[in-house]
Amino acid sequence: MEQQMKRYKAMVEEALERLTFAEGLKDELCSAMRYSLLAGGKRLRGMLALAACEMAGGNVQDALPFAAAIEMIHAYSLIHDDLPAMDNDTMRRGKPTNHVVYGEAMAILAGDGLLTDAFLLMSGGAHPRTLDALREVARAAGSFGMVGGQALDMRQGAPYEGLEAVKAIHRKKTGCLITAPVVAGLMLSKATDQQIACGREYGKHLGVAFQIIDDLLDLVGDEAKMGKHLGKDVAEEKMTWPAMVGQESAWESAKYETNAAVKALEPFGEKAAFLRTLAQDMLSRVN
Ligand code: GRG
Repeated sequence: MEQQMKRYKAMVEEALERLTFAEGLKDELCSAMRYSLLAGGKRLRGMLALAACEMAGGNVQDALPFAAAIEMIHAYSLIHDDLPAMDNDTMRRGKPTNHVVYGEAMAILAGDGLLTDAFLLMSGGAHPRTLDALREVARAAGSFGMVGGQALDMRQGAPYEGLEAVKAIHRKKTGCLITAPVVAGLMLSKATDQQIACGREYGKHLGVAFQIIDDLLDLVGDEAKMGKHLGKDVAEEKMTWPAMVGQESAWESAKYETNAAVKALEPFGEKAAFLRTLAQDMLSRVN
C-alpha cells in the first residue's frame, strides 16, 4: 500500500512539476499558480484517479492528465477559499496563503488560471471517453458540485435543515471533487457502466467521511500537522457534523460512511485493495 501510494503520488507530483503556463515560469502569475499547486498536499484526488483507472484494467497514463487537472482545480478552490472575502485564512499547507504572498488580485487570477488550464489539460487526452470524463469533472467542480456546495455553506445550509443540510453541503463542497477523480479514472479505463456506478457510490461515501473527519480535525487536530489554522468552525459557529451531533457520534458517522464506501467496492474484489485501504486509512489521518 505504502509503495503504491508513493508511486501514485510521485506520478502526480511529476506531472504537476512538468506543467508550463503560458507566460513562462518567471512571470508573476505563473509563480503564483505554481506556489499553491506545488506546495505539497496529500494528492488524494490525483491518487484516486490513477488507482480507479488501474483497478479497472486501464492504462494509468490515460488518467494522468485528469489526476493532475483535478489537483489544479483543488488548488484553485483552496486559493479562492482562503481569500478575505471567503474564509480569510493566512496559512495553508504550512505556508502563507496565496493572497498573503501575491496580493488578492493575483491570487484570484492564479485560481482562475489553474481552473481554466485544468480543462485545457484534460481536453488533450487521447482516450475515447475523454469528453465523458471531462464533463464529469466539470459537473463536479462547478455550480452543480463544489462551487454550489460552497455557496450553500456560505448560507449555512439554507434551504435544507439539520444534518441533511450538512450532508448536502459535504456531498457538494467536498464530495464531488472526491467522486469525480474516481469516476473519471474508471471512465478512462475498461470499466462497465455498472462498475462506474460502484465507483460513484464509493466516492460519495468517501467524500462525506472525508469532510466529517476534516470537521473533527478542526476541533482536535494539530495545527502544525494540518498546516492551517484550526478551531475556526467553532469560532464562527459553523454548522458542522460534530457541532450537530457531538464528536463521538461524528466519529461513528465517519466510520459508517467509510464502511459504506468500502462495501461499494465489493464487485471489484481484490483489485480494489488500494482504494479500500485508502478509505480506511483516512479515518486515522492527521492532515
Ligand atoms: C472557493 C470555489 C471555492 C470552493 C471552495 C474545497 C472548498 C470549496 C473549500 C476548501 C475549504 C475546505 C477546508 C474544505 C474542506 C475539505 C477540503 C477540501 C480540505 C482540503 O483538502 P485536503 O485535505 O488538502 O485534501 P491537501 O492540502 O492535502 O490537498
